[in-house]
Amino acid sequence: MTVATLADITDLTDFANSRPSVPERVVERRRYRTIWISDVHLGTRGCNAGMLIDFLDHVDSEHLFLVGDMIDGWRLKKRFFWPAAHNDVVWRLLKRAKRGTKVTYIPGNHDEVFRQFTGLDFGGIAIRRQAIHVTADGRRLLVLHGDEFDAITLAHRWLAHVGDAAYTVLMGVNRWFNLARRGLGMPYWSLSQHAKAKVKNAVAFISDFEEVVAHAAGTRGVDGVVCGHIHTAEQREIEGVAYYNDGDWVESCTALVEHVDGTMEILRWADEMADRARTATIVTLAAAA
Ligand SMILES: [Mn+2]
Repeated sequence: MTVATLADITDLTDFANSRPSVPERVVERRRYRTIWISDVHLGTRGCNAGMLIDFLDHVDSEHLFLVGDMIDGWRLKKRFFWPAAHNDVVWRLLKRAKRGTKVTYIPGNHDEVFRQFTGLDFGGIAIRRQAIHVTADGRRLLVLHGDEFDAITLAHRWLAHVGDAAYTVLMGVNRWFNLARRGLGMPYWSLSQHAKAKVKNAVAFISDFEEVVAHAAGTRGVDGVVCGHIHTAEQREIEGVAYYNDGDWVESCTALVEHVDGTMEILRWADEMADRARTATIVTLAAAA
């Protein structure tokens, strides 16, 4: 793995002359009206930057929302970790803004250091605490990270850090597990996602969170809410409010997209990449036959 030096990172200030280490793929990009991604956790080993780069090279949109925890400041403070692929993600996001995509960045709790820049615009990226997005079919959606409703994060910060440590271990296991799978030619499969679904408490926490967020959005008179934070992509109606969660790029590698007619969809990129690999194999076999 190539590790970026501090010089590579500062190169982003000379953006016009900088190049990503993984060149952009020349493919026809799928067009969406809006794309939401969050919980990328750049600066950690758990971040699936390679898959996110693949995603960004295959899609395009008028609006792009970065819904928080893009960079993991908590972890970076403990240990500096910044491989070239993480730089490439930042490069692609800046490039997108430069090409005319309306990019809004809503910092989360792991990148809360950027919240002090709320209201400012950097390199064509608007930094906001939250935003209202109006869909093509006229629905008003409140966009926020979601930690605002996480009682554990707010009331017992130290407890959140203990949870964070356990989570780091699980992510480490998940990473080795998938390296082994890749070695065996098997597609990515989220062990941690599976483990979480099996744990009753985690499931109860997720549904509590979803209901609290949807309820709060309802009292604010919007038609729906888009958030991230709990690393669980979802799309469902709660108390007459549309609840959307764009998931994450640590476990599930998901994004939320709005089609040109206002239809919403969750994209599961690990599945998309596996399907593409399978199709390529079939084409190769057919060509050989
Ligand atoms: Mn978060």
